[in-house]
Amino acid sequence: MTANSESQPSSSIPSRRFPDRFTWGTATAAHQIEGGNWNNDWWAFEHSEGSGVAEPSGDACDSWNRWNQDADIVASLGLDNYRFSIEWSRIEPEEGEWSIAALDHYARMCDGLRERGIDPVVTFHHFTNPRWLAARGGWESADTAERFATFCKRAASHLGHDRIARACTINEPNIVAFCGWVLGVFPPGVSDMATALKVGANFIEAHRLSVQAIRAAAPGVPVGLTLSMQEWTAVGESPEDLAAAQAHIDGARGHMEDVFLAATEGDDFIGVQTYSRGRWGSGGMLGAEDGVETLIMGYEYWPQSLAATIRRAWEVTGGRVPIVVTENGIGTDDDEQRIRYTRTALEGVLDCLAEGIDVRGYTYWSLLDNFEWAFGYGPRFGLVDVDRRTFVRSPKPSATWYASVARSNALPA
Ligand code: GCO
Repeated sequence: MTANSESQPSSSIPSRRFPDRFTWGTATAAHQIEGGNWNNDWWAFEHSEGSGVAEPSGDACDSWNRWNQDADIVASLGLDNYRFSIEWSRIEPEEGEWSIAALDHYARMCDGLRERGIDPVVTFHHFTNPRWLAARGGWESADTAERFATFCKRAASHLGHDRIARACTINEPNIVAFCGWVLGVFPPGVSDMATALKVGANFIEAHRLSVQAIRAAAPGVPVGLTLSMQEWTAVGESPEDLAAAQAHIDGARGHMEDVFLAATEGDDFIGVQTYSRGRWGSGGMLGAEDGVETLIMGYEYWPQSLAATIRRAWEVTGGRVPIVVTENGIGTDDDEQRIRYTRTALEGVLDCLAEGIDVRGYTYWSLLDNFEWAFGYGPRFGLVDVDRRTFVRSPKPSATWYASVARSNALPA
């Protein structure tokens, strides 16, 4: 345990109970739920020939207009926080041109959440960029870090420290760099490792500048980075094969995770986000293990990854920064499987707490079935079903289950 975890749990917690003040939330992102975000690079990508995106985001869940209904559901589940993102392309539709109406919209959202007893957890960048920014080189350009910090300063000062309970600077910069510049399945859809590494470095600089900007504009608000992590497993028959697999992991994990974890030094929290594991052999990445189910996302059903990633984030950062699970969940049509997944993941959180790791909260991804990026509306991560024609929201049994865990602050036997 470290100094900044003095008020936190330890091995003395009775089993299956979470510590007092453990926070329970659920998350979404603007482009995945608001609808009509035509002024960003994702919308352009969805409509470009050959992007491979399954379908356009369109009206999404119409949450721009229906955020009140979403907030009512979060309140009805008894969750204490709701993580959502503010859409840069709405707030700064052209460089230096600020939409007071959009900023007021998000201020009203924060107020509406607060009135319902829900803490607003605000993400400043969740994958999308204004079109003007992309036209100026986007994250390939070193100027983007400054431009992002300017946006953060403006948005954080408009919302103010009394509205924002927790601020997440950049969501999964590693995934944006990897999917946009290596796999080519996110905008700008290219495959060029050297540029991907440059993009990663620009994100790190942007994180650093945005922490300062948000702290200056909204003093006292905890600020951190949310990082996509996975359990990395080396597979091999012989010690040589295992060593070769581990060497692949060390190389890939260095630029996918470790450089970003290093960048959290001095932050108020690390947002750990995980969904599955990656298996590596002596020749490189492997597919699913025989007998382990593969999900619609193409990766294994592997809820154990949560404990593994929390431990690793804690270890790599030397226990200096508290951890919040800012995303964890499963895309599935089988809601019983969602409950099983979340239960196993939460058992892992309890194990980590018992080991003395400072985990402050858990956030289920996602509140709603929503636009899953290149996969379109196929994968269903939501606790709540959304009718694609009427936008009617219907909580699933997993929502009721998750609400009971949050309310009792314990995992039922
Ligand atoms: C991410 C994002 C979310 C996804 C979720 C499920 O991790 O990719 O933060 O936007 O929807 O992770 O894949």
